Amino acid sequence: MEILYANYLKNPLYTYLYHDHILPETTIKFDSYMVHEAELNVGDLRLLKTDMPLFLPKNTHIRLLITSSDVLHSWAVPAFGVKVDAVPGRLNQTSLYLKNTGTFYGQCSELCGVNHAFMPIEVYVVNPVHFYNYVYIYFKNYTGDPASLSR
Ligand SMILES: [Cu+2]
Repeated sequence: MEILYANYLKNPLYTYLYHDHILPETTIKFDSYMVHEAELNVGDLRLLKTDMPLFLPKNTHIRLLITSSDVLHSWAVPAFGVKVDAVPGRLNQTSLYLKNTGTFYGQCSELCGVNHAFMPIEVYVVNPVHFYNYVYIYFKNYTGDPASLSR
């Protein structure tokens, strides 16, 4: 899985890319933006809720490749113990092995510009048995709030 950053100066976002043929002959690429304060639902976390979370399976060895397309950023999720610099022109790598399901949050932790505070990370860790179903449902058919999917 690769984490890319793009168009930061216009809209702060993370672009996530699943390389590993999660769906047959498919590479999944999507953008993840912060949900604006005015659009939050009750219970959503301000400055942390995204319109498209990253799904990851638990009990699975995961490789992250991280880069940037504009300035220095840092992909940091404290609950995972992970903080990796995103550097233009470089590909940084780290690995994850997640033991619990749930929703986890992080933020860019490099002072990257005026929108630094508005590029959160939201990760849904799900059971690997259901991971393919989640991704398939979410990216092929599902249009509602992914939080409503049971884990
Ligand atoms: Cu940043």
